[in-house]
Amino acid sequence: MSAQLKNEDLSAFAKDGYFVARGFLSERVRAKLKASIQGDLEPLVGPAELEADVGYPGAPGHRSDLGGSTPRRLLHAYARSDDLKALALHAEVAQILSQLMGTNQVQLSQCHHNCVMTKHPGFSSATLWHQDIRYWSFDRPELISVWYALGDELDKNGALSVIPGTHVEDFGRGRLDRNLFLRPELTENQELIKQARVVELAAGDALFFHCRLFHAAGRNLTDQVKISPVFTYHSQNNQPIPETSSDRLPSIMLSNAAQIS
Ligand SMILES: O=C(O)CCC(=O)C(=O)O
Repeated sequence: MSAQLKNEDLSAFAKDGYFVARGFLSERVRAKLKASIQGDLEPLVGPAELEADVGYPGAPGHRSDLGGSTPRRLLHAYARSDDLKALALHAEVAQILSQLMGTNQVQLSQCHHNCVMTKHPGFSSATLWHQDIRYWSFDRPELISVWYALGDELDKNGALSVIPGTHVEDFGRGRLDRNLFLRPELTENQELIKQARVVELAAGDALFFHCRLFHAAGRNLTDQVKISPVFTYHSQNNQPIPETSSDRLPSIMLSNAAQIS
């Protein structure tokens, strides 16, 4: 695909807070990434977060429970393999992010996402409605994540759902619970959630989404693991607040973008 975004993609992102680059990864790159990630899943190569650690709906309650060793996220994706590093620094992603952010000084955060999300049959959990920025600390809430589908992502295997336009709305603290998820018992939240869309992705698609966009995902009800590398970016003039969790590791400039091979 051309890395020159169409005006309609730019407008879609500004209005909805996300857009999908269809067929972004070639079949060869996708298959290579999938094989190397599967090698990190069996046996499990850390650092990793387990379903039992997140405590989300549907997750095993404890590591010692049945399914308690099911991985949820392979952490430090950038440092895991040359293929994932090349994906994180992908030249076309850098070009698209430059257009979306209005600057060519784009940096990869090593502190947020920078992981491979996995959803395993049997023991995967659902993620409730949230904005990623809720636990992140930057000068401005203006980060963009890129989520890659290495296989098809559908409602039945836990595809992301989004509520378009929420990246530009203000939500009072009372709309959120103690963990900063939308409180589903509130009528105004129920009305908001009615506007949700499932973002179905085909293998090789890339979803670009704003850190203030409300999103959620269900469990994987199929018999195939779902594998989705995710990276988060910010502009050079939007830096992490010193000594917060967003500042644990330095960000990486995309000007050194590697061609994926
Ligand atoms: O795959 C999912 O359950 C969603 C994950 C997610 O939205 C997140 O970790 O921020």
